[in-house]
Amino acid sequence: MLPSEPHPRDQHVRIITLDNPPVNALSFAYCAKLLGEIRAAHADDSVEAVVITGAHGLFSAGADVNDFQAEMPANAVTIRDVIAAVEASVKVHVAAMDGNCLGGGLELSLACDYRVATRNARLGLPEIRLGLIPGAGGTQRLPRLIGARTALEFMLKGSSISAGRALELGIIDEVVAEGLIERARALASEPKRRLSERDAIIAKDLPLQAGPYVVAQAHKMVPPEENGGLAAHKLIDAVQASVELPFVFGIGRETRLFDELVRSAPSQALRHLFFAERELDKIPGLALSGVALRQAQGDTGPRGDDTIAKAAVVGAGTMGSGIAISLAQAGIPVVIVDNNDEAVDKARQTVMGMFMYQVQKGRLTQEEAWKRGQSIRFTDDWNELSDADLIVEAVFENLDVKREVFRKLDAIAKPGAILASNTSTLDIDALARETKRPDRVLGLHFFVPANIMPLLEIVRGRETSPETLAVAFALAKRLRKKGVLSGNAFGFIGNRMIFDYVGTANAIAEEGVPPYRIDAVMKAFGFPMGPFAMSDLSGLDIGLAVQKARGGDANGRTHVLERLIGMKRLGQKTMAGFFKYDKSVGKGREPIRDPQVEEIFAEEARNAGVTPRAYSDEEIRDRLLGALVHRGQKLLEEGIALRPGDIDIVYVYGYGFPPHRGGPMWYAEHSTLSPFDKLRVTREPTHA
Ligand code: 3H9
Repeated sequence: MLPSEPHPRDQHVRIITLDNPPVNALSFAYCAKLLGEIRAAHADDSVEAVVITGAHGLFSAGADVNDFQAEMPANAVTIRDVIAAVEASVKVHVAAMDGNCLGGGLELSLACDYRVATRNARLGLPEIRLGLIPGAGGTQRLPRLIGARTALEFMLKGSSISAGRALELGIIDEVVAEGLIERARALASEPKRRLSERDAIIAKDLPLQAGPYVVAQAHKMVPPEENGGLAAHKLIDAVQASVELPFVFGIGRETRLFDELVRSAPSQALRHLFFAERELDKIPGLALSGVALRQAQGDTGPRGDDTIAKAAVVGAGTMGSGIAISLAQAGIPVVIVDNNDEAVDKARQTVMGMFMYQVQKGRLTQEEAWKRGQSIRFTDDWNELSDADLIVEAVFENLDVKREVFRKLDAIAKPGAILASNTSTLDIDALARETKRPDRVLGLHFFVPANIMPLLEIVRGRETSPETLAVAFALAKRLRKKGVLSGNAFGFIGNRMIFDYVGTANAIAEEGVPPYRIDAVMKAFGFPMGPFAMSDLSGLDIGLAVQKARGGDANGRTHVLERLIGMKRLGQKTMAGFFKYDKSVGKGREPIRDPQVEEIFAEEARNAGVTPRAYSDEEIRDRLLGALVHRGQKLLEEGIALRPGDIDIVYVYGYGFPPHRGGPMWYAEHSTLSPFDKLRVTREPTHA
């Protein structure tokens, strides 16, 4: 039973506040300071208990990830030292948590005797997302607190949970609406209780003997070590140790596994992505970027840019409705304008279906779903766009059609409104020229499905103003998307690179390598699908239109595509493209090898005088990755992409590049299998 009244002893509680802005990261330098404060509290006889809390609206984001980028100095003080001091002390320690309490921060709280949190607290052990495992006792203490099975699930997911959920799981002792420190002081008068002294459990309903089964099942459920699952397998090993070994030996195992992972290639790649993601909105010349932009948005209330109070979308197609859902999910009311009744009906169904699905999944209540659904309105009256702060055009991918739309929008939209195009290839400046507000025109390239895909290319036209860009970056955050700046050039970053990649795949197929083998190689590398299955998914007709606009594929040819389209093989939508599809196989989405297509490739190759040649799997992989990397390099040289890391984010979040390989640019530089020079040698001729 926890006390409700402050105890007289709480007069002697020392409050230690983690204070290392912006996120109270527990860097080596900060841990040295913190250890000093903790030791001082322990040495002071007048202090009977310690409350650890955090400044800046959060407890701590955990270890400082920057510290992992270099060899650890011999005299470095780490969270482990701080935790060892807390653990060794006879005084009671209470963690008083608000905001984020992540990684090493949560581990520090687990070393405390009691944990109390505000309703705003978010708790997580996200190390797996950095290719790591909790390395400051988390893998040993959490299983002792909530059972190995639940602890493993929590750490394998790596996502943070609310204070309420943490209370349900038993990670914290109390949630308070207010008076966090007062409650922590009260808990400080409770008896000492160390998790390290508890016996391990698998789960309340399972005996310890079930351990090997739980462990074996867990190993089966995660990806193979060499394909993105390295940290997951090590995490399972560490949790197994928590059940099988005495606490100190378990800690020893955890430390060894953590130290091994810090040096591993997948973790380095994932840490690169972590930092690349945080660089995205740091744009040279942009008055408000990075931290300044975030601060300007305010630490409280809904994050993001409040200047967009109302949005509009032109076009009720798949893209338009996805964009509208995405905006509505972020709490922005949207009006969709479309004159086609059939499209509107379909969009209405998509929107409602989407929100009902969220209810089924338990992510929204009926009431919330209804409210969100209501925040998307449909109209055929363009005048209803006149009070929108942002209008996103998502009509047919044709420059003349879009020009016309922009002319119309410029006349209707209020003076300050931003006009954005969702084009995936076309010239933003050509659209801006149709308006009297070119500074307020830009591209917002969403990916299909727009309400799910986490990438947003933000395309800067010649005259797009820094303020407009700042609003776009803030919007990306609000939509929980990775906003990546791109210059205005055909296909922007992602599609420009994918054209070369797909073109190269076609060229290899003409040299006699069956499409199914090319796809298998790229899947083995870690892509969710190969280039031909991807083309089938997006539609061969769309692919041909884009290639024609560009003067052919990487080899300047479109013959195979034209022949397949002539045979009404448009891809998955017609159950045939580069592959066959069968409703009874993988719900019609599973590509099936088709020798007829291989024969077409062979015929076209003969006509073009291409000599067949044998390829190893490595050559196939390197030529395809080489196509991506060399186009990426060019985009950097041309200033279309700002940084290699931006390209990596585009590929990981927009095109399924395996995150543990860091994105194409990182991979090219860091892989021992495919050093950049080798990729350079196998470069494809492309049509710039
Ligand atoms: C760990 O704890 C290992 C231990 O188990 C064992 C050790 C032995 N380190 O994301 P934001 C910076 S591993 C260094 O834009 P938000 C970030 O780079 C760690 N820097 O803000 C940015 O800097 P800048 C496990 C960090 O409000 C600034 O803070 N923990 C760290 O959107 C603002 O960040 C994690 O994996 C860090 N740990 O989101 C948590 N965290 O302004 C990682 C942030 O110069 N962090 N920074 O670009 C996060 O998930 C988010 O940053 C957080 C805030 C949710 C905290």
